[in-house]
Amino acid sequence: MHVEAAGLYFDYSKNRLTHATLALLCDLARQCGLPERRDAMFRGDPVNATEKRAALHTALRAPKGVKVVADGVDVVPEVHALLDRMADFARQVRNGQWRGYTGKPIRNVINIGIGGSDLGPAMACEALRHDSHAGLHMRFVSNIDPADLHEATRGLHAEETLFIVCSKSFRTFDTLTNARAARQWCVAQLGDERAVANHFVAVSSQAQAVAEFGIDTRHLFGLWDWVGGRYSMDSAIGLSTMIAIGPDNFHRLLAGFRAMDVHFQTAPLHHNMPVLHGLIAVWNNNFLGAETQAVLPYSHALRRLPAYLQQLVMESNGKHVTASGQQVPRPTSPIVWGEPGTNGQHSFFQLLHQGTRLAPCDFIGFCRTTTGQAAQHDLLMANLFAQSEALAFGKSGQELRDEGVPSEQIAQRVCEGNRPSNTVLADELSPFTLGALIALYEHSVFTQGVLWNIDSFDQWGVELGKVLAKRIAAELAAGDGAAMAHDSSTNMLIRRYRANASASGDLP
Ligand code: G6Q
Repeated sequence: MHVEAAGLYFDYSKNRLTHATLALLCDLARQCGLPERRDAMFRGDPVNATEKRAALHTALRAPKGVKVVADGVDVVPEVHALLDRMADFARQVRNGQWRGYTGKPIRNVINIGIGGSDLGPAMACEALRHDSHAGLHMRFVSNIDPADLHEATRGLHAEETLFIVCSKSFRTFDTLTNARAARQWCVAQLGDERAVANHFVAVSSQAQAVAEFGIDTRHLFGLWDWVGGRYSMDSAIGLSTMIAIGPDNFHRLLAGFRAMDVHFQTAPLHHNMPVLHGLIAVWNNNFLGAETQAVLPYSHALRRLPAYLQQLVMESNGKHVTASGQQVPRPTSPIVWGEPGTNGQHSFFQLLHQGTRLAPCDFIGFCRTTTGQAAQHDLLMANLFAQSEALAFGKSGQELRDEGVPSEQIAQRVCEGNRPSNTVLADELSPFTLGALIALYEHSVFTQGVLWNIDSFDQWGVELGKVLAKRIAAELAAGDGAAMAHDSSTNMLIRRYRANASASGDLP
């Protein structure tokens, strides 16, 4: 029970299933129309039904010459033209040709964006730090909490700092508030509004809003409607990644995505890595009753991967109705969580081994380290293999007795085993491998969404909170006099906040 593709080796043998189970799950996938739905996605059909648009992230990594038509236009030449512009800009920043307002080269790059405009590049820049420009410091600001930008800019000189304002819609409150505050910080240091031209670029689909903000649209990198936020780390949203790792490595990242795309499109279902991964997730979730999915990268560089996958999986498949509005009659997306190994072992692994809940795990590891310290890397990987073995096979009371464990401790020390896990093993964490790994999860999420018949590409559930926050922000700004018509709990919380808050002053 293993399969290899795009440089990844996927071992799914430590699950509670047999070949017969898998054959039945593949039948289920066929009955749900997975091959047809997959082909429709790659073809550019409007698979995002509720927003009536395509989900063509796979076109972002299609090589030149491949044709992908959306709304009657082959989008691949446009994708490559944009990649070339990004590469040109990234090279200028990397080699010091791009100068700040006072003529100094850039040493700090701060990406301002949130959700899909933050999590992918933030994760990728950490993951590929080994392949990154040593003289450039990459930082990411997402939270509307002013502490985020404050910390990111502390000790930096504006004359050496470039801001990339990443927002597809260019009306995300969190991002625009931070971008305005960053502009204020920059202009205050450099003493001239004109400095914005050298220190701000944008990634967005909204040229007019970018211009209104004051960013020269010659420094705008575009996005298409058919790129969803959480599927955008390989679009211009990855500009910070490209600046960090360089255009050649960015193309290797795209090649990794592409290799997994081709595998997903062409391999038979029972040898298809994303399909198997997705079917096992459905098996654990709907048939065995697991509610969560732990992601455990045995790689310090992948420490942001669980956060990235939380959005990818849960924003895509955390849905209670089908695309046509019917109640889904069974649980949908698992709750994704995780930490890198070995840290997690000294924290929550107790529950994985002996708790009363079923918590399937994905272990991710690499045969080679990028640090050159192979012996210490062996220790890391020994832990990964040991954990999946211990979860699967446990330790019985008899074994403990045979080892001479005192009888009063036997019950406490028994590990039942039979706790499911997958292991993804690759040779090393390279741009190519990272691309393949992310595409594996993207297509697994798609597979699961097809089985539940939901729209994995919309996110209506996040709207209500945004609307309420706007109303409450206005009430906070209006001060004590504002009428409040919330529930009694919310009214009391707001009153208590107002009574104890610091004087607010003006927003940037
Ligand atoms: C992702 C979501 C969401 C989005 C952010 C940022 O799929 O749509 O996380 O990426 O809300 O949106 P903007 O890029 O438009 O600022």
